[in-house]
Amino acid sequence: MSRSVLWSRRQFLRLGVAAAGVSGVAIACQASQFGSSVAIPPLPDITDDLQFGFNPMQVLRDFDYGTVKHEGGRTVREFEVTANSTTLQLNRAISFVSWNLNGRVPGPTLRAREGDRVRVIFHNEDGHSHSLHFHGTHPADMDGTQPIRHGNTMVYEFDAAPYGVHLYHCHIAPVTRHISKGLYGMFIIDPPEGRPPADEMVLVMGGYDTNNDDRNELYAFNGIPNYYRDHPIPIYQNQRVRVYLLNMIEFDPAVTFHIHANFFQIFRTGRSLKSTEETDVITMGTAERHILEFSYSLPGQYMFHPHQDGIADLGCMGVFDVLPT
Ligand SMILES: [Cu+2]
Repeated sequence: MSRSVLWSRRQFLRLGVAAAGVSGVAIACQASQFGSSVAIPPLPDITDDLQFGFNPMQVLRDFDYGTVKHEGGRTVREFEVTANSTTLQLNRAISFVSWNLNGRVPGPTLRAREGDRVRVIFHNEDGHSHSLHFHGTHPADMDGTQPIRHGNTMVYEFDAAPYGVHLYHCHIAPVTRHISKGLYGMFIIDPPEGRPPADEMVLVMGGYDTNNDDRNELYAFNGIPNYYRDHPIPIYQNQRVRVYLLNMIEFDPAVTFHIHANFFQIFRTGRSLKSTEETDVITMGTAERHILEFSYSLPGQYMFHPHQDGIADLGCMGVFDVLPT
């Protein structure tokens, strides 16, 4: 069975859609738990001879809504996150011992709706002390700046607010090192009324300082350098794409994000339902994040990358493969 079939079936199972009537991969669909639904292209069959450590194509559209519980009239979303060290094969020559969450860089994309109760059960199985610090609002004792030692568990709990696209990361000094080793992820809080249907995906820009000189030798979207350059992301022509974009590159003060042959609408920090700006290049400091929306009217392959071309050349490079409809 191909990986794309496995993936689409997993999506259907997660959505509770009956497998009956599903024929092949051509009608893969994506729906948020909050209502919107859209057809998305099946993932390409990928047979890499390199074992990277995880599959960035699955990271792309993998939203973790947690285990939903109802407590005292509230919706509680319970997430389980484990810190550990694993070796990533960044390219043929370079392997890198990452500190990560649930075995991937970035960590899982946690997603809730504004007003939900969020409960994150954080296990630290790594040899170093770590923590989880969330952006968004929460009480001081949930701020995640206290070290959680090896073998210990901390439960972070707070109300999901405000809606937008946020992040979480380890906040143990030196924070730059703990983040650049891979301890970060995206935290999406949906507005109560949701957003219009779209092909939604996550792109997190990260850097790797592979020789501890406080400079990045490699960069990546979703953890693996050049992955989406070598495995273009299939999207459909004339369909709205919504990118949740986060810059987690340490050591470089800012990068831009640019898509070819198109413009995108910007929803800054995801804090609005109406776009505030249209452009084709946006500048982002570390931890800055936005929602971008666009559609391609013409099929073909189009690059996306920071317009610091040296950073793009070192791995922060991807391609959209626009399929005719
Ligand atoms: Cu840490």
